[in-house]
Amino acid sequence: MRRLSIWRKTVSPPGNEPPWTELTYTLVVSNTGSGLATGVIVTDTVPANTTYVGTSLTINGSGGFTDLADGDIATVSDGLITIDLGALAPGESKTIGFRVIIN
Ligand SMILES: [Ca+2]
Repeated sequence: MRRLSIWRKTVSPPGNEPPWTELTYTLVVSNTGSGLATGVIVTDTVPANTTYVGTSLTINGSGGFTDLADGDIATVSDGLITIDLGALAPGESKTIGFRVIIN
């Protein structure tokens, strides 16, 4: 298991929003090293005072993952998002998206 240290997280819309606003978080994970990164696991927590929108997870814009720990590459449980990206080639990036609603 390896966690890449270089990643970027953004949220849209930014700033303070009222309750019931839907926010989209975007994480960009990049292999900035010169070698193949294997066993890349990305974890992130659902922000405090928000509720994760079920099955909203996407990788490079594509969804189809379940939130359950059922053998696909994504699990969302108890506010923890875990994604098994597998291998990243040097210079390769993956963009992860998920949505939450402000409580
Ligand atoms: Ca799953």
